[in-house]
Amino acid sequence: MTQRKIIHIDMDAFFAAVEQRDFPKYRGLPLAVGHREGRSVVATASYEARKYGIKSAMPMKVALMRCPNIIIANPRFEVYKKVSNQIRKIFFEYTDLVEPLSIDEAYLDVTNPKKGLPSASLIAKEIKERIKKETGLIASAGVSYNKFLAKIASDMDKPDGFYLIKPSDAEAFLAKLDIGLFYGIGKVTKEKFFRMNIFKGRDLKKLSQDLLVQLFGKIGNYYYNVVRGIDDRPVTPSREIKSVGTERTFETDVYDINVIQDKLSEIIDKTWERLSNNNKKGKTVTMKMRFADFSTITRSYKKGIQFNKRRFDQHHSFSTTFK
Ligand code: TTP
Ligand code: MG
Repeated sequence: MTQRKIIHIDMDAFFAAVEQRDFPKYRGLPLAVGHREGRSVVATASYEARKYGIKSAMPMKVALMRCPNIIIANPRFEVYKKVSNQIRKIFFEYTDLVEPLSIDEAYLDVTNPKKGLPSASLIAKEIKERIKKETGLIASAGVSYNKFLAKIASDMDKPDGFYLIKPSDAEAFLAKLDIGLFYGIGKVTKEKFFRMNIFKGRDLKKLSQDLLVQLFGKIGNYYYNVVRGIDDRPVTPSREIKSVGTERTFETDVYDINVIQDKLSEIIDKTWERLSNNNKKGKTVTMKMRFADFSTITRSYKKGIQFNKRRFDQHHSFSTTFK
């Protein structure tokens, strides 16, 4: 197989950057996107706000304690969606192999680009320029020969980043990489590695494939490979919707079980509507409940056949996973 050329593009402080673009008085200032009231969480924070330790998913109350003067901008999803479409259009000018990961990031396979630039690095830089010119916003780009390395690379030099990991540099780069930065390693797995005195890629590399599978199951194979710079996952243009869900956060605590039942009904109807709009049915329903202290529990129910609306209602569930 010929060596692939993969670019990962990720917008910088996306929602916050859009707000600072559209409201010049916000530029250069700490800003969080979200709502001031109740128990809203921070969607994202400007780089100026990040200096105060403010980040995505933090309760807005905590953000306000850390930076009382922070500007709070209410989210404008239609505008973010529009920018997202604009940048995707740019990507498709260079390749049809575009895999969006979220509203502000995508993988591009530019092994055989539609436009005749000779190098992936030049394409990545040109895309950054185009995004800046056409949307007024800044993106970071990572370039490498697989998805895993390209994604890590785009984070290395943020904001306004450009980072290339050449095949010949990959092993040395991975040896020094913190274990928590390996894609797919969350907090729990990281702590498990820490307890085994595994802190960097070079430590991970010492573990045999058998041991990794024994410890982590199938994903152990993935860890074994990526630390050696091997990740053959293709860039897949459109991904099928795997789950549909609805959430509702209450501004004040709700104690009355009848009120909760009513709200749950609304959430179920909304989820069913989304399912129908997507022409989907599901076999697993999951209910998520978050308490006042932000602790969260989930309960799942799985059926051999697809749910109909009546059964769906009975299970009082509002998220469905497809199999
Ligand atoms: P990210 O790309 O994770 O973050 P970012 O673009 O704000 O900042 P960075 O420069 O570090 O890439 O997410 C993209 C957008 O998705 C972000 O602007 C807001 C939204 N988002 C949420 O609403 N909640 C979240 O918990 C996260 C992580 C993101
Ligand atoms: Mg981003």
